[in-house]
Formats: sequence, C-alpha cells, structure tokens
Amino acid sequence: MYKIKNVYAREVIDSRWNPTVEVELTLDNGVKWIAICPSWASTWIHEALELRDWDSTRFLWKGTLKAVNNVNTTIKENVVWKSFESYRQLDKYLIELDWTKNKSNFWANAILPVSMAFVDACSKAENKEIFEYVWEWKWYILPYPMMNIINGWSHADNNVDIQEFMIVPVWATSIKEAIRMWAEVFHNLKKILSAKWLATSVWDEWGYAPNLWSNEEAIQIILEAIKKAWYTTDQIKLALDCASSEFYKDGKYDLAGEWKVLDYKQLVDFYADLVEKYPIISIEDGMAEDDFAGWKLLEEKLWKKIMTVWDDLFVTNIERLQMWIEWDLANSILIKLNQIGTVSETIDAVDLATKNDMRSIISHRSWETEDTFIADLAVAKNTWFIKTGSLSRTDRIAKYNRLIRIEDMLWDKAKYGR
Ligand code: 2PG
Ligand code: MG
Repeated sequence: MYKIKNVYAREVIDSRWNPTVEVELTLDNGVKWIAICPSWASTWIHEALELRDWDSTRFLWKGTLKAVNNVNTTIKENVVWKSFESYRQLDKYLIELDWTKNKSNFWANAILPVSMAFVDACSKAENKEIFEYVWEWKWYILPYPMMNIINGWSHADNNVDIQEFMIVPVWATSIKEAIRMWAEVFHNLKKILSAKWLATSVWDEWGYAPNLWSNEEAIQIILEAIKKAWYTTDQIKLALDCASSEFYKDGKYDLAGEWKVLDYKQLVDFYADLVEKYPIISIEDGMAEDDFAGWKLLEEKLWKKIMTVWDDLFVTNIERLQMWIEWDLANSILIKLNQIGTVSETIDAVDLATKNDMRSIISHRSWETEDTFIADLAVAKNTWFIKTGSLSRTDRIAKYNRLIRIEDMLWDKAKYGR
C-alpha cells in the first residue's frame, strides 16, 4: 500500500520547445519522483486526447496550464492522502474519475504523468529499478532498437514523404554495440550528405532531413552509409514509419515529394517493390488509419515477409486491438503511453499483443523529454523492439543511455535481441 502525500504539476519544455506537463509525486514515506508527458506533431482521431490552452498569448496557442491545473486541483483533491495497493489500482481510480473513453475530462497529458510518477515513486520506495518493479523476470531480453536516421513529412521540413527511416542493428550482441553501430553509420551518412551538398540539419526525432528526389533515394543513401561504415545488410536492417495517414487525401495517397498520387493498390505495390529490393524488416502505418481495404491488402501481400506495424489505428487501446485480432490481420503493434493515457492500460496492450503472437515496439513520441520511462518499460515487458529516435539530441540519448545502464545492471541476467 502506498499513500500519496502530494502531487504537483508544472509546465516544462519538450524537445520541440513546446510546453508539456511534468508531475512531481510524493508518497507519505517521503519518496518523491518526477515524470514528464511527451507529445506529438499531429493528432490522430483515435488517441486519448491532450489538453492545450488555446491561448494565443502563450506558446503560440500550445500552453498546458489548463492540464497542469487539472492535476493541481481535481486530481490532487482526489488522490492525496489516499492509499493504493498498486499502480493498477491508482490507474483504475483515475480512469473511473475521468469516465470518458478518450480521457477528455482530465485529459491524457494530466493523467499520464501522474500514472508514471506513481510507478516511479513506488519502485523507488521498494528500492527497485522501474523495470524490476513493473515486472520481475529471471531473464530479460533487451529490445532491438529501431533507430531513426532520416526524417520526413511532418517530422521535418524537407520533401520526403515517409516520416521515419530507421536502422535496426540486428547483428549486435549487446545494446551498447547496437548503439555504436548506429553512431558509426550516422557519422558516415553525414559525410555522404555533405559530399552531395545535401542538408545535414536534424529534425524532430533528430535524424537528418535532406531534400531528396524520392523516398527510395533515402533508402539508397542509408545503405551507402551502412556500407561506408563497414557493415552489411545482414548486420543492419531497415525499418520505415510511413505515417501514411498524413499523406492520405480524398481516398488517395499523395506522395508529393515524388509527384505521385497512388490508390491503395498502387501504394501496396510501391511497398512490395521496396521490400523486394531492400533489407526492410518493418513497415509501420503503411496505410492510413481508417483505410481498411488498404490494410487488408497490405497484410495479404506483406504479412509473411515483414512486420506490418499498426500505430494510428490501434493507438495502444486494447478494445481496438481486440477488434483487429479477431480479423486476424495485424502482426505488430506500436505502443505509446500517451496514446492511451495510463501505464497499466499500456501494459495491457502489450500483454494482449504478446498473447496473440504479435510483436510490440515500445515507442517515444516525436516531441520528447528527458524522461526515460519507456526504456524501463521495454525491458520490463521484454518487448521485441524499442523505437526512440536518433542519438543526436539528449531527449533521445537519455533513453539509449538508460538502456546501456540497464544492460550493465542486469549483466548476465539479460540478453540482447532474439
Ligand atoms: C510515430 C511517432 C513516433 P508521433 O508516428 O510513430 O515516432 O510520431 O509522436 O508524431 O506520432
Ligand atoms: Mg508511427
């Protein structure tokens, strides 16, 4: 049983210099911890909702003082001096208090940092690491990182349509080695881009964001960098997050960077061709969030060859996931804490996916903070993958460094990858 002595929220800044909500939670035994809510570039219709102030005089409408106030008034009044057996019990209580399906009463950016901070504080009170407190295994399997290297579309200001190009160092024998491999490829990629007079500035998830002739050219440049770093495509694989809801307009996919407008069949052919030619192991959000015909075709064609990862459609929500499991369509799911709004609902989504032989990828958001909770979550749940951006800015480095420390801590109780 843990009694909450205080919760205090404040507005802090995320990696895209927008405000977000931080919560400081104190237990009655004096243990205190801070958790910070991440955010994202665009809002998807099925996600739990975050509250912005919509006050033009602060942060260009994006202030979070209303969400901060929700924590400091209503949530505080309801949880302070109450005891909870577990974080599940606190989450259940918050969900019932909010009573809406999409957390639009207290809002997800007020609820989630409270939920995370309670997990953190309880683990500290028990003298455990967060990952141990969430789940204690005899052996841990550390996740393969899907590491961002080139950014496009709404995560950048370039002309590339695909949102995220990532590399996956599958050959490494440890997280440390995987991270080293990424860094070597990234250095080489910079040399290649510079030699071609292409931009080497970094964007939202801190991969490069040059203007290119096509999405395929991005893949080819990455392969060149892998080779230049003396690796092979058996050692490093590719993963894409197409975030195709972003370029889905009037029933068609508008690949503006390539001057192409495709219907869903043509888009599936476009992906199938890429998968045929390049070492791609995973395509996330290949189709738009509600393009069911597109998803069905994509799954039929590529299900056995690669991971078809669903993000915008499942939104870490077990009700939505269950629906699709019944259709027997999905093989992988992206997991984001603030898509659903509490730690226990996030864990339920991972568990349901695992039970149905789906692979989970614990994911950051495009607007992140120094909070490293997701690194612990991926380890605690033994998920196949973690996706947490590139290593070129501290908000993402913090997660990778936390994984390095966890790997050291676990030593022979952990193994990297499958
Ligand atoms: C995604 C995420 C994280 P955002 O689409 O998977 O990479 O981006 O947070 O903008 O939804
Ligand atoms: Mg995505």
